Amino acid sequence: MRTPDAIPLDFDAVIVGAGFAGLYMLHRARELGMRARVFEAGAGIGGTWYWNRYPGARCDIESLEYSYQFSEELQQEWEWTERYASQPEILRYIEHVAERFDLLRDIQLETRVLTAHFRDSDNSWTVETDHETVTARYCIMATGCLSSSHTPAIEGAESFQGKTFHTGRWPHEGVDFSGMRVGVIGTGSSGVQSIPMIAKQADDLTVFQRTATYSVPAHNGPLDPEYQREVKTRYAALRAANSHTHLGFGSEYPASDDLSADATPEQRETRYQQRWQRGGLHFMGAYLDLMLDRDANEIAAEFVRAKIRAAVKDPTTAELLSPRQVLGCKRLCVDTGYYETFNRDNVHLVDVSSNPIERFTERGIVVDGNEYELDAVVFATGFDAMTGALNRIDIRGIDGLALREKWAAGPRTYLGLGSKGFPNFFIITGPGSPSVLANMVPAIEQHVDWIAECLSHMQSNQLTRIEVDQAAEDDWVDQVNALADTTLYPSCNSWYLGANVPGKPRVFMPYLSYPIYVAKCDEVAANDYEGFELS
Ligand code: FAD
Ligand code: N01
Repeated sequence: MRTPDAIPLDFDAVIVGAGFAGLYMLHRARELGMRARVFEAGAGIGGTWYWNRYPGARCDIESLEYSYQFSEELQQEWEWTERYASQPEILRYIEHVAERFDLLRDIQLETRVLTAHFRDSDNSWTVETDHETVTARYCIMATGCLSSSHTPAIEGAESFQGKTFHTGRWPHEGVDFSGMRVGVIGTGSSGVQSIPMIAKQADDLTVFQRTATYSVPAHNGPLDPEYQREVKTRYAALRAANSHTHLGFGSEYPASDDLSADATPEQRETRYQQRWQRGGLHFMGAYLDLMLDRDANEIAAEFVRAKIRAAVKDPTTAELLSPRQVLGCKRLCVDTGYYETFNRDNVHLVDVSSNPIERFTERGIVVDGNEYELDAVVFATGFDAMTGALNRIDIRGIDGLALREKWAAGPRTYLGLGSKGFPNFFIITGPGSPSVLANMVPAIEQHVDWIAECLSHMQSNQLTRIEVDQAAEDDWVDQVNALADTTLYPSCNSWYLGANVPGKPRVFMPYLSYPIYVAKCDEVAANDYEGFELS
């Protein structure tokens, strides 16, 4: 009889997800000579950029920086057309990468991973999909931080006779809202991007707002070919400079080290105006202490509120659109004509902060006893972020330990890369890594490169098992929390804290500071994978 040890494994690595992370992981695994298979639930590759096809969807980190850097030829040859690339262009780019590096033959689409169980006897994973069961030495989760869409449970939703959509699961054929009365629930980044577009098409648009949002103009437009050419003469240097910035992007227009408190009101006003004119997330780089000092933050917040008052004609609407929470505590939005959209006669704002949406009826939505009749409702209600996609899979480690049980009070990882009790298991941009508080493409590449180097080290040393150390994990979780507690991030109900999903534990999930994190990962690797047990 064959012992489990003698059973050949189907793959060296199973990779779950075919977005930016899964594709690059596959490429690196192939370079190591590994047999790898990617399972992707969608019918196409691209992850975020496959699913989020809502009108107005685009990146908020500039295209030249929100892209892969692992191949110099790729980054030289690919031409971006806009400062912030649209969803179709980013998807075309990802498809080009897959073709260029011949990735598709190892990607299995329309295949959802349901369970992943570790087998102690031979240090392998048994991965069950909705089609088959396979075994592999390593199980690598490239399941995405923002891939598990969240639709709030609202009474009567099933009785609504109109159409419903979620921004994160947009129909491929697009949606024509012409002639319709449309409701949008949610004013985060997806709402901010889609609302101006839907307003132009729909007969009538009602926006149901629970929390007003801060948004900075994108000033998007065609990318100057001369600028693109010039950047490409020093692309590697730009990427290197970005890797030393707090968020992994923006070295062209660096964040300031100045403190708001040291500046005069006139100096602050000038600086905020300059950053507002420049547009985009650079606004948060105006002063070093914006996320550290409430007074500093409030001055910047008031600057944005003044912009809202200037943009929106009706003072009552302007007041309702003016956020009160800490600026940047929820992800800052980047828009094209968002606030101005509320000047349109066909757009109405309904405040659901103190009077939540009561219920759906057959005809529409009821708030505070008033029924809003609608032909279509768009849920721009976001995601069960960072842990959602992982917790939807039945992941079991040593002795059947379930990851979702281990994480019941919040995710626990070492470096966001692995979790104690789950050997040979890696997460790309997992909770506890900078992930969503960094430019995600370089953050993904950094994680994939680290994992690939680690796998290479294991190959060269004939090792078959790597597992997180308990003490290292405990210490890391403490560090992630302690760092967050020195900032204003935990002060509001953001998805960074899981606060958007009822019942989810309130734990700050990303690690703040990309360069410190990268240095720590490098140090861990240089010290023989300190904090991991290899055997
Ligand atoms: P994803 O692209 O989310 O891919 C994960 C894939 O895993 C998905 O295709 C999913 O179907 C698949 N999957 C999950 N579970 C399973 C399973 N059980 N079985 C099989 N397959 C599974 N970040 C930035 O840094 N800058 C931006 O400008 C930016 N813009 C964004 C705009 C939008 C609309 C959204 C939603 C996010 C944005 N992000 C941005 C974050 C974005 O998610 C990342 O930048 C990046 O695309 C994530 O890539 P990924 O491969 O890690 O995950
Ligand atoms: O989701 P969100 P998102 N009743 O969670 C509201 C990235 N991204 O899809 O704030 C009424 O931010 C909710 O209200 P509140 C980016 O990282 C980037 O917009 O919880 N309202 C909120 O207004 C982003 O941060 C881009 O009070 C309800 C909204 O729904 C992340 O993805 C574009 C509600 C959800 O906002 C998520 O963005 C898109 C209810 N019951 C996404 N439930 C770029 O621009 C929820 N809401 C690059």
